[in-house]
Amino acid sequence: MKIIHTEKHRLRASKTELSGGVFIRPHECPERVEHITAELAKRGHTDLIEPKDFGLDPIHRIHDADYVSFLQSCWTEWQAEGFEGEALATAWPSRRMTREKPPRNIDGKIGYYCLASETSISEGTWEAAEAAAQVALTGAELIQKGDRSAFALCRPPGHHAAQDMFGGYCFLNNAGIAAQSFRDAGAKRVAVLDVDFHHGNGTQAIFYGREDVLFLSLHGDPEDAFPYFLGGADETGTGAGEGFNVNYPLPPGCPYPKWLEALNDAMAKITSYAPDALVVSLGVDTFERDPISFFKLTSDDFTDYGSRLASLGLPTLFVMEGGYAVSEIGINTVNVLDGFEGA
Ligand code: SP5
Ligand code: ZN
Repeated sequence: MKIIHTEKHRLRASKTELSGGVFIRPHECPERVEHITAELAKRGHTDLIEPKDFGLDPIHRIHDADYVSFLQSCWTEWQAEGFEGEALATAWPSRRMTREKPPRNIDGKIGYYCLASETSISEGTWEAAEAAAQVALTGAELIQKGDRSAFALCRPPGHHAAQDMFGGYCFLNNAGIAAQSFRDAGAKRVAVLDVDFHHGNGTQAIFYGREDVLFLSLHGDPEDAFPYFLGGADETGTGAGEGFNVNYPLPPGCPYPKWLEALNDAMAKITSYAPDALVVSLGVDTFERDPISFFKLTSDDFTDYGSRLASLGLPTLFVMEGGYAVSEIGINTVNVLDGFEGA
């Protein structure tokens, strides 16, 4: 399968992540992609291509124009304010703070658009996020033109980003943008299967009222895991979208057989939905040694579920999301792809 990749991901190189009350070096770092490309090369995947440029229109199909403008100018505005560090939210329109539009001041504006303040905005963040969306769109186009599968090596990741919110290391919802591009290219139904450890709150929010995109997510129970405030099993969609959102919250320590039960259920639902294309939000932070997660998948389990996904027989776009056991991220990611192709 073709792999879409750009060195522009390096433009996202934040120095800070707020974690446990201190600033740490971000888990979501450029080395993640270096390990994946190294493993791809080692295992004979030489079909790496650069993304095309589809411009901002397909991004605006998912994200609000004012949010996109905020991402574009945030770093400049933050610097103009004279702040020393990276751009970080400290105040939000939380419960009982009822103003519904962003304030003029960047310190307030960043809070308006932020869902989690572990994520700093730094120089180059917009450029990298925009390039990652083009990576996803290029993968979707390959499939629209007849490829069976493709791997969009997106970085920064996207599944926490909603129509007008960033956080959880995400700025633009690459998988959502790709799913919409399938619809706009004529697909009647698209399924998005999110296997990242964290709930894909952004993707859920984007498609919650729609029946033309089925969203399914396997993730750490939000009682115990980020993003905490979405991802319950009782969130099933709204209006026309009722029944087209499926969450599988799973407990701390979840071993592969239990995770697989959820995957099998999700796959049966995808089959009965009969989509024209499948987008897989591929996070490998379900790995047993992931530093911020609590599932127990081994490297071999990734190969196994890759081959199971192939049995759906659908045109499949893999979109990279999380995975923070950096020295093993390449092995686990390529295991999914090789499992899929070897099936
Ligand atoms: C795309 C993606 O995987 N984003 C994940 C964002 C997670 N951000 C919050 C992480 C908080 C982890 N705290 C757990 C510490 C365990 N030592
Ligand atoms: Zn994750």
